[in-house]
Amino acid sequence: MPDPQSKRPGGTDAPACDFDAVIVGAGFAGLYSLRRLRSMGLSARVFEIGSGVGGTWFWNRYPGARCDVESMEYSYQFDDALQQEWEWTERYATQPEILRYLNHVADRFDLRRDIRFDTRVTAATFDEAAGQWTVETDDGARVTATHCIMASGCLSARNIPDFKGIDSFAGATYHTGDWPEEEVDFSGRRVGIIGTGSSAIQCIPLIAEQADRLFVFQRTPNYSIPAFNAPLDPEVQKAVKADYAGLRARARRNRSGIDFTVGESGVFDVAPEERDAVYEERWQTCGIGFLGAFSDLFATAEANDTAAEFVRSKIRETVHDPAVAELLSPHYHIGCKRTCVDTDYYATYNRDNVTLVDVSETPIGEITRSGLKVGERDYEFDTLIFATGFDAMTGPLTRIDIRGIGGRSLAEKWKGGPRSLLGVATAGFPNLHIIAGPGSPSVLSNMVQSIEQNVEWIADCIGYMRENGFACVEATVEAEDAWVAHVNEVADATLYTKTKSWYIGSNIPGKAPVFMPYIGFPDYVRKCDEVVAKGYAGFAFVEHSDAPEVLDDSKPGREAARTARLRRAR
Ligand code: FAD
Ligand code: N01
Repeated sequence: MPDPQSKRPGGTDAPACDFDAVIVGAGFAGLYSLRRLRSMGLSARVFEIGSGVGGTWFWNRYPGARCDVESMEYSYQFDDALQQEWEWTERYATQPEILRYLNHVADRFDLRRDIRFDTRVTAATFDEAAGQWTVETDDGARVTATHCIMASGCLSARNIPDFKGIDSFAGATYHTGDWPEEEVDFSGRRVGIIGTGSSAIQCIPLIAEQADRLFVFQRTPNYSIPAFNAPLDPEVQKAVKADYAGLRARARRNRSGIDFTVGESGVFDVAPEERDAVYEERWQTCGIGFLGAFSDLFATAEANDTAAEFVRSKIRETVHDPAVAELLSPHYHIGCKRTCVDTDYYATYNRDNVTLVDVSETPIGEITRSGLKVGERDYEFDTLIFATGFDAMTGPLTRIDIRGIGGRSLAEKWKGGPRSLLGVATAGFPNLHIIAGPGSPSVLSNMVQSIEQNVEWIADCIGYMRENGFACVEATVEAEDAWVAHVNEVADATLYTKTKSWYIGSNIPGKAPVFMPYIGFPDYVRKCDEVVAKGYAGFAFVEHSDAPEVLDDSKPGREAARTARLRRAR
């Protein structure tokens, strides 16, 4: 490194750089970005911390890890031959199966030759004079590229809370999002697990079956819907494949980008018995689609509580000990933290070897050599699992030292919460393209579908730049402000912003309480298309001969002057 592949941004007289694009990450987003850019004749280098492709599915190898969007949908649609040839074996694919799929994609499109594994991007700096990014990696190398594409994921920056004594534990420790490749055998072991989010809910039943004792430390209980996972009937798969385009089109029309129907009636438009029958039917058949039972579940607390109470009644029915059932019963608005989909989660608490420990009132005081302390009580075990989630959405970006115009750091800019235009760009950072960024539907949708839409939009924008001889593209401050206001306005009309969750950064101490994803996949796509139809309204472009001069944003009026100059360049 760098490779001897000198590129000029857009092929003109700008300074040479190593690649047209650097891509950070080799999960669903990074792999498709590479494939797409290559198909446009562009050169790209992917950097990936892991030793293989797969992203989420490379790292989250804990027992029970699987998707909760059905396999036939949780897959790429950009290549019909690919979606026709791949055979999913279960309704919800396991982590190993999804990882096999992503390896198949990497091989099928010969992607590995442009990926550097075991390499972390540590910094990315925009060189204003050259109009290009310099990307630094943890092996001390630097490469330059016209475009920097952040395919670094929404849920890839692990969160390990800063517990007192965290390094003193003498036994084995694991984080669900950094699980070892070799199988972990819990037989004969006493295990402690911190957290009861989706990851914990998937692995607890399986670990409980193996371990001698399992202590679950719960701060907030979660709503979980049974998966009723099963082998995929080949006839069903065949029928889907006969009209895959139809399935994808139906999914794109739904707010979540997932093909489940959303009830047209409001909760109180129907009699209580009919309402419960609707919930029961959804509970038995729909997984996460349970949340589509009525049109207003996210609109009012009263409507939402009918669904929440239905789930609480299921917990009471399942869990024998009423005190444990009560502890497991959530009381926040259902759906406003990520709803889980499980196999035998609540029933696991009927086992003699499982103990639920409430740490909501008295938090975990410290990790000790032999376990942990809650108040005066010591819990002893020999394996500790952190199922404590992620610094979601912004973490993967702000953990890299990204610097744009005037040397301004992205982490600094986003201190008060992320600011973007459509989630794909942020003012002051030309040619920085974000996939599934804050301000896009990402985590509130079938992420594979959202990722593909973002990759295609970004690639089209780069194509437009090349056709028109533009060296740089950047979101304007005005358009970004308007988008952030719109994202908030949409969210404020729902219950999402009234609930503490990682969507709003509440799981990370000191993180600005800002609701990050955009609600509504179809509306989002419409907005993206409108921007293009209006000649990339809200984006400013710089021609090659007009590479950005060094501007100091801290001086009053400089930002506006730069925006005006960028506009003139169009
Ligand atoms: P990732 O898969 O997270 O890949 C990002 C990659 O970037 C990682 O491999 C990471 O190592 C790399 N990276 C990050 N920073 C750097 C750096 N500085 N330098 C180099 N490399 C870097 N979504 C759904 O829609 N449906 C589901 O059912 C679903 N199930 C999930 C289950 C689990 C256990 C988890 C954790 C998430 C799940 N998600 C699901 C969300 C999932 O993250 C996305 O669906 C999707 O896999 C994200 O792909 P990605 O390529 O954007 O990011
Ligand atoms: O993480 P989480 P996750 N003391 O943040 C607790 C996707 N995913 O890895 O809720 C004690 O949900 C924390 O408590 P609280 C999905 O998008 C999907 O499980 O903050 N506890 C919580 O219980 C998901 O949402 C699947 O009060 C502490 C837990 O740790 C996302 O990934 C499967 C604590 C973290 O839960 C993240 O899920 C897995 C502390 N100091 C993941 N700090 C599918 O099924 C944190 N906690 C598709």
